[in-house]
Amino acid sequence: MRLALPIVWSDRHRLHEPGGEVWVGVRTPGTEVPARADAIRAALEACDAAFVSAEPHPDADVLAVHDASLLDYLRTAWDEWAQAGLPDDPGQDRVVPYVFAHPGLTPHLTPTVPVATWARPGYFAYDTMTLVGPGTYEAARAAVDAALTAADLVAAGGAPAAYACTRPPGHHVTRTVHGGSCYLNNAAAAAARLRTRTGGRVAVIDIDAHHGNGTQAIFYDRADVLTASVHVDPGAGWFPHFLGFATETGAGAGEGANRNVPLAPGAGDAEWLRAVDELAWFARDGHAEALVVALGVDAAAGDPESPLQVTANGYRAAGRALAALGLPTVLVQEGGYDLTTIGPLVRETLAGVQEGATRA
Ligand code: SP5
Ligand code: ZN
Repeated sequence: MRLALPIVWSDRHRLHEPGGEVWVGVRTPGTEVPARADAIRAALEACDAAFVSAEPHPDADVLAVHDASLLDYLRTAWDEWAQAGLPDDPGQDRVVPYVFAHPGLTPHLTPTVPVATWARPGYFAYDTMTLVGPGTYEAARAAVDAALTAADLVAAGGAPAAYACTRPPGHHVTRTVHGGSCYLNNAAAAAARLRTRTGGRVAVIDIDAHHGNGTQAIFYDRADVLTASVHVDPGAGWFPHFLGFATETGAGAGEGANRNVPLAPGAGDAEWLRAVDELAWFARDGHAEALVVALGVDAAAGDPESPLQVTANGYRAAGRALAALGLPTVLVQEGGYDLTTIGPLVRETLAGVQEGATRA
């Protein structure tokens, strides 16, 4: 099957080499590596897909979903780290936080950005696993450009659906803080772009194995962008641990505009597809007029980062179900860490989208 939907791509993803992850204080090998995107590209090239280059967009399009302070921090963090000599003494070649702006630390005050180069990361990062290196900012910024380019393509009616091969991923990033291998929220930027370009309500459906906590937080008090996520239950011990529960339904004007469906570890196609269907109905009932799919393929059986057991057929069926909504759709890459299956899983999902769209 030839894939007709445009694939938005940037070679700049390779500039981000995580260089490892600090987990429980130990530096372990990085999981969100450049080979991931290259494996996806190879699988999509094999079905003759058309690649489109990510178009540069102004920072204003990023600032629709992020505070300027986070963007400024990411832009300068590595250079300041290097200038402070930290790669030589104590010998840390990536930006790693050590002290965090925990809410309980300043119960009666608003924390300010620390002066020390080595303290600043703990104001902007909420975990120790998401390191910043020399090319991280440029790659993350290019990933947002890819998501925005895909949003522009479908908003202009150039294609009913477009896929952005975004790396590094983004759905764990809130307006102000980053983590979970993510730096800037690509899916949120695409949703904000669709919102302003189409004028209608937008839904973000997140099928990554992990809760899309950043996207949820960015739109939590808004009624015009619905957010919905199926993921492995944080209450069963899984990242992002603090969020992703079914009780999180939105706040203020956004009350009722967020839906979480946590699944038990070990859940497979049947439970997962029921949840995807529930999220699709949530978007339909909420009168969404455009859709962003946060497409992580780490819910697949065999992925090292999640205990869900979804098959390639399951991902294809999810693509069909989401395309059957009949909405202009932007798919944005999130997780997926098994290098031998990530490409085929993305290919199957996109093939499902194509099947569902021709049937809708
Ligand atoms: C985009 C995405 O899928 N981010 C998920 C990040 C979840 N990381 C949690 C890691 C938990 C510890 N895993 C042990 C790996 C040791 N290298
Ligand atoms: Zn994930």
